[in-house]
Amino acid sequence: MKLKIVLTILCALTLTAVLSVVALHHRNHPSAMAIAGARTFEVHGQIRSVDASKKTLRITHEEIPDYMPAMTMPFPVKNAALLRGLAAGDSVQFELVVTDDDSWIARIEKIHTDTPVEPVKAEQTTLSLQDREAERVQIGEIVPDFTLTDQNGRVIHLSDFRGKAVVLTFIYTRCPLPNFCPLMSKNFSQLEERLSAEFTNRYQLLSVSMDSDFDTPEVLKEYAARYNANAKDWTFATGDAEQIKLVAGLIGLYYVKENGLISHDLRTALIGPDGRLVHLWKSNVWTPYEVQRMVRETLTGDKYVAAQKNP
Ligand SMILES: [Cu+2]
Repeated sequence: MKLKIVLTILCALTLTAVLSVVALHHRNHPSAMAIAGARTFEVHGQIRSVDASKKTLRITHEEIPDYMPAMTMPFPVKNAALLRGLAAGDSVQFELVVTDDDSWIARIEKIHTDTPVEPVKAEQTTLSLQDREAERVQIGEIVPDFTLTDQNGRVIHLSDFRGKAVVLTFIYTRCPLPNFCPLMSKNFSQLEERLSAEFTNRYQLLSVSMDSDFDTPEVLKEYAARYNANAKDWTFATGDAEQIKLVAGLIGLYYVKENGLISHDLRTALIGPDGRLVHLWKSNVWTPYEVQRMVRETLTGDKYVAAQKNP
């Protein structure tokens, strides 16, 4: 019995030692840990807003060496209890965990400091959420036509896809947060697989870049290959700043350039074959299955109940 206890304590001590070495290693060599799948960063910032329903904190943070310049970003927490007692204006120190397909705040504490983190001067201004919501296309309304350039350098219009269900989302190829743009593209890749089996030639996926400075057709073409996109039913599109602004405005996207990267939220729209807005997802909380189900409803009129029997 005694031996068992001693062994347990020994085990626990060894584990603690190993974990602290790993933690130190993470902190000193964040990029070296990419192979293991998780990197952690100690970040200093100031809270701009707390969104309890989305379990998200909007934080203006200082530069994260080897990862991200200083900017204002929404960061998710997995544990809602972490949000308790936090409010806009608080100076905080937090631990950001980044894996290949996720990122989140694992620990956060308020700190007292005389030098609050100043927001980076945004290169453009954007409307408030309320105004964006009021000015975007509403559900059931026709989405006005727009012009962009695809990954092959061809001019495209939304109206080219009339008669098909169009799923439109926004990305930019340099996005560093795995649960933002990379997740959208990963989801679209799965969605393409699902839809191509069920609705060949009756749907179109459209990923619009919000980074007109960097995402040229060539860059988008390389990015599309990374996600095994089939050019036939998945278009990547870019345009000049005005063209992008127009499309973003139609869907109510928030995006602001900061230090060369883009602070943004997520918007994914389903547009029916008649050109009307059917549904709008405003976060990353949607699954390819859910969108497939809505595309099916849109194209066939079959309701979810029918779909559930035969997913
Ligand atoms: Cu992004």
